[in-house]
Amino acid sequence: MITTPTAIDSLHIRYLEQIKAIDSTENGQDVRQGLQQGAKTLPPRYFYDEKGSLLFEDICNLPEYYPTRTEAGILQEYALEIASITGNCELVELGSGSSSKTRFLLNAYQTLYSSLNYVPIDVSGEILAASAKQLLSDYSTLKVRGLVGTYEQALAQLTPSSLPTRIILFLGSTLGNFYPQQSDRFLAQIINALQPGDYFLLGVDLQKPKAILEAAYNDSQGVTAAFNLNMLAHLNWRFRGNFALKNFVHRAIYNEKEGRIEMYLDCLRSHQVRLESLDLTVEFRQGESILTEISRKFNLDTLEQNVQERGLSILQTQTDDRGWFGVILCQK
Ligand code: AVJ
Repeated sequence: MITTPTAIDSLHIRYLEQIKAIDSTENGQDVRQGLQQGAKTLPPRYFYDEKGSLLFEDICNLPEYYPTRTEAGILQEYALEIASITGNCELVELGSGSSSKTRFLLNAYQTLYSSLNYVPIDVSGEILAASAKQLLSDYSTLKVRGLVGTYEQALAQLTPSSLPTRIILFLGSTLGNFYPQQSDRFLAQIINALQPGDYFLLGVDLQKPKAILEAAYNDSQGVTAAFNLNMLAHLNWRFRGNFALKNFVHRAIYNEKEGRIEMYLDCLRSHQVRLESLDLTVEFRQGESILTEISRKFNLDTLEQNVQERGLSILQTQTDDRGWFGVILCQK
């Protein structure tokens, strides 16, 4: 059920591989499960159909949404240092999207080394194809092997590195989408995919005052609201559903106790929704909400400790001047 990239020319199509589905998420069991609970939830990965990935790009350019800009600044400043510490290696990126921040790293590796091997992984085949094509025309020595699938699928099916060393990139604070237990399991999977000596570069959003966080997820142009609601449109085409987007409104709050943004779709009137391919009918009551995303905000010390307890050594941690975002370079 993963979208197959369509509009890419034959020269580039060999750079994209569809990953085999290896879990139950592909037939929508995760959607069924989330909507059949008392407190309804939907998995954040359903934000990212083609339209959702483009809306996320728009979010990254919003004045209120500081994470992308802040992380990009850190990467720009330290890319050469990171590349010289790791030596030449294959770059594997989880959730590569448009790969725009990754360009700072690609530039650095291209400057220092003769070969440039990049393995972007994303659930959106369209975005992956478009960005792979653009990268290939911009970087003369680049080899791209794009993988379309979920992180779990990709990590479980990663083939041996094309170079003696590999660095796995997990940027943009996507780790924040996972609950603590899930993120522990996910970090273990990443570490398992690394050989001793391989590297891991992790970018995370840090705790900061509530007002700054809530503004970042309730932008004045309503782009985040459109992004949140687009998940329902995505479910409509993917599972032949009939969600009426006008029945829901976007809401994002910072839960200080849990240290996380919670993003909801609040239901405005009682109604039924049908998802034909799942043979599923869901009752919605006025005033109930669907939790579509958590975005955890981390404490650097706690996270560093967690990573070290899993057997990684931390080589360096960089933050911006305001201490809003952190980028941690680790080695197995
Ligand atoms: C891509 C998961 C890091 O949590 O900030 C942006 C997604 N959601 N605005 C985040 C998102 C609403 C983003 N991550």
